[in-house]
Amino acid sequence: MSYEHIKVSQEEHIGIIVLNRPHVLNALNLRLVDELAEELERMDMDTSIRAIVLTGNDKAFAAGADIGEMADEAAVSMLIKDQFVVWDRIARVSKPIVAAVSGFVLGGGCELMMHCDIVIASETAQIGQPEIKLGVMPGAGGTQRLTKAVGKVKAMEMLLTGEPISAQEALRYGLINKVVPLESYFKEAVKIARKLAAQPPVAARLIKKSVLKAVDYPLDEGLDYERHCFYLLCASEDKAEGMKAFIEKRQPKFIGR
Ligand code: DAK
Repeated sequence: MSYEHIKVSQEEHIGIIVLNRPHVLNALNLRLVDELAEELERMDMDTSIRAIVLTGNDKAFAAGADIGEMADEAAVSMLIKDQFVVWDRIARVSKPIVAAVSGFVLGGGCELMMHCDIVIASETAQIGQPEIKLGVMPGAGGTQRLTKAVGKVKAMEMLLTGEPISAQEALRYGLINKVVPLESYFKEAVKIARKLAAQPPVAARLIKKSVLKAVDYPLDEGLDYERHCFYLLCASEDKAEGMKAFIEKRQPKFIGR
């Protein structure tokens, strides 16, 4: 598959996607977001891939939606294009996604980061939702996902001032998992992705889905969902292998069924 604005590769069981519009700090134009959704869906279906790393470059993960492209959009033209659907496709990816972020992580870039499951940041990352400074507000879930991640008062501060926070502050608020020196954020993300890729893939998928339910569902419904997933895993070959390997004191060989 050849893309214009993303670069794609695979290292063993890890799919790697690099956002690639460096001249505009990886601003997310419609084409890029379309390509990203298409490739994430492809990787989701590819059984040789068990975890995904999403990254940009040292200077920018992404500085937001492409302002040049948005400037002339009217409400009805945006509604007709229904640009939200493509973000929903990204949110539905069932394999674990590790974000490796550095530099500007702003607006749609921050929203994209929040679609990922584990986030490794370089110590240079600046993370925020500056849309208010443009007279708009987040359009890809920023008010919802940020509030659920950092709580109401911090979300209000970030969304209403539009000022970014540092990687260290984002870590304190539980918005990201780890801050590392600039030279190692990508390597660290791949290291974690390798760990995820070694897990039984069906269990990993169902755990991801269940955690996302915890964010969105009332507790009773989330518990019900978790129980059904648990029963389902008990029918998997990897469950039999995982438990047999434990009893036989050896490493399990998971096959993804
Ligand atoms: N869009 C387009 N171009 C951008 C850009 C952006 N978001 N951010 C940077 N660039 C371009 C600059 O125009 C400049 O291009 P040239 O002038 O060289 O041609 C180049 O990248 C380098 O940027 P600067 O010269 O400005 O670099 P600085 O280091 O001085 O400043 C900066 C870096 C990140 C502080 C600054 O570029 C900046 O403030 N950028 C804008 C950040 C921002 O406001 N982001 C939020 C955008 S709104 C939706 C889904 C999502 C969204 C909306 C709807 N739907 C599903 C409907 C999301 C909205 C947003 O994200």
